[in-house]
Amino acid sequence: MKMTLRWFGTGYDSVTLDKIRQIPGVKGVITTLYSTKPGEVWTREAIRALKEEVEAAGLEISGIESVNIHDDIKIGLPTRDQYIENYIKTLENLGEEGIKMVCYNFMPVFDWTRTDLAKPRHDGSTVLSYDQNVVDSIDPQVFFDQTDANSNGFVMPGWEPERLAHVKELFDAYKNVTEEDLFNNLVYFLKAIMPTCDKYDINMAIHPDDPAWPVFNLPRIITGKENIHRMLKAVDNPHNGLTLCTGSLGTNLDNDIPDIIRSMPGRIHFAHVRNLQHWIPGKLFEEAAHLSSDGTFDMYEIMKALHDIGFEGPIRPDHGRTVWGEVCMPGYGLYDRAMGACYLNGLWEAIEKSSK
Ligand SMILES: [Mn+2]
Repeated sequence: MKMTLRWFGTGYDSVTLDKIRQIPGVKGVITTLYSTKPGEVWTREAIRALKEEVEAAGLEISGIESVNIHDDIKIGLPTRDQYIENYIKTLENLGEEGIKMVCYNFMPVFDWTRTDLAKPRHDGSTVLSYDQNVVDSIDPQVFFDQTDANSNGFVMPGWEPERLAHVKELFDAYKNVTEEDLFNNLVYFLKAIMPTCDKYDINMAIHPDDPAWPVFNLPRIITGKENIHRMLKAVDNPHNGLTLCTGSLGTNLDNDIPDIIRSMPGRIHFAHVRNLQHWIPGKLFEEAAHLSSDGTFDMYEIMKALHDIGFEGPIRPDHGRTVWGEVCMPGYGLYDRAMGACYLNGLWEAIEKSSK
């Protein structure tokens, strides 16, 4: 594995490349062109400028998170073909610049969903948390406005104000889209882009739905072992793979994460590893420190499973707690993610040495 940190780019992130460079063992960043909108072509020049900025700081771009998918592709509108063409052009430009891992998701309207972005935790930190009762009782537009208002002034990934200013229209557009439709639209998209991925050796890594069940009655299709395998089989190309996100799959405690990892060697192209504290399974949970004993997951078993399948892709700590008074995008401060990276590196070193 290759330890990385997510970085949103100069002007969008409170964390600088210089600071990331000082986390032991972190050699690369997972980044994006944050100013682009879903459906736009990423120009070669813009990608190269980003790459040069990262490399000047002594790091590399280990992958992109995310190249977002335009809603017309997910809905399956006739206009999708043009947006898929644009996506292919972006992949070509990334491939020409030597970038070979692209994370994306296929969630309608909202990306990850949390009901509180700064829930006080027992140790005095604040964390992102989820309460199903809140989701069940709130209007989606109000929910978006609240989330946006509580993000410390940062635009959070997947919560772009331009797109979500029209939440009601978006919901209307998805009104007749079933899970089966969404799945078929994903397969249509993947089949169209695979020749380009083959040409440039680009690994596509779909991010699981977070939480791993339908919210606001919107369909969800990447929620567990069975439907992930269905997706991998529907487009059975090694470049069609998964972002193994423990925090997303782990929202549903029926998901046995080490078992999921071991079931798909060669098809996990990227890993997000973090811990959750479950209070009421399926209804109430909050994010925890990465350390196993701070939450519900056995992080050693997760890292061991990745090691056992010979995982060589980029990995990153995921949402951290906000600690030590840091002012940052919720979940994306420096301190707790740096602690997470060190902890995961420590587990990996011990696993490597003890498995020889
Ligand atoms: Mn994730």
